[in-house]
Amino acid sequence: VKHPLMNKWTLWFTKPPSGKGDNWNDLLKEVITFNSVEEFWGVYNNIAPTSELALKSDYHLFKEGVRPEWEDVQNKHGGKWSYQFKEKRNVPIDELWLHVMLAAIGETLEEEGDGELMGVVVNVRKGFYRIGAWTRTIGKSIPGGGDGDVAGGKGRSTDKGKEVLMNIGRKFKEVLKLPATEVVEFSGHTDSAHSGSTRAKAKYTV
Ligand code: M7G
Repeated sequence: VKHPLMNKWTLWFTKPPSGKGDNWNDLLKEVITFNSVEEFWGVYNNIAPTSELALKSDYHLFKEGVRPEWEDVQNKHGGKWSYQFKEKRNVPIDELWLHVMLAAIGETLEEEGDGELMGVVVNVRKGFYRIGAWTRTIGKSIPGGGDGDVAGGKGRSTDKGKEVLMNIGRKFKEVLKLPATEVVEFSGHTDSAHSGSTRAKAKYTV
C-alpha cells in the first residue's frame, strides 16, 4: 500500500563546482520525482545526508514542474524565508532538513489552498548551513496572475497575501525549533538576484 502525497515532489541536487567556468545550470541536477510517503523514504534512505555533502552543495525539494531557480515562471515573482545555522558542528542539520522536507510534503507549512509554497532548500556553505522555504509571491498579487485578488489591483500589497506569507514563516520557524530570540528573514528573489543572496534586504521577519 502506498500513501499518496497531496503533490508530486522533485528532488534536485546542486553539485559543487569542479573548476572554473561551471555555471549554475551545469551544476543543478534533477534527481527523482515521487508522490508517496513510501517513495519519499526510499529516496531519503538512499542519498547522502546533508552533513556529508561537500561545501557548495544544495538539496532542493520542489513541487513537480517548478525548477528551483529564481527564473522559473512560478518563482520569478516570489521569495524565500531562510535561516542560517552558523555553528555547523553543533547543528543537527540532517534532522532539521528531514523535518523541513516532511513539513513540505506533508503540506503543513501552508494552509490548504494557499498555493504559496514552491519548495524547500538546504545549502552547505563554508561557515554555515542555510535552510530556505520558497514562496510563489512576496505577499502581493501577481500582475495578470489570476490569483483572484481583484480588489488589491495589479501588484499591490495585500494584507491577505502578506498574512499567508507570515503564517508560512512562523510555521517554518517552528519546524526549525528556533527560539523566539532568533530571526528568520524573508526576501524577494529579485533582490537576491540583483545583490547576491547574502546582501538581499529582508522584507519580512518572524
Ligand atoms: P546561493 O546558493 O543562493 O547562496 O547563491 P550563497 O551565496 O550563500 O552560496 C549562490 C550563487 O548561485 C548565486 O550568486 C548565483 O550565482 C547562483 N544561483 C543561486 N540560485 C538560487 C540561482 C538561481 O535561482 N538562478 C541562477 N541563475 N543562479 C542562481
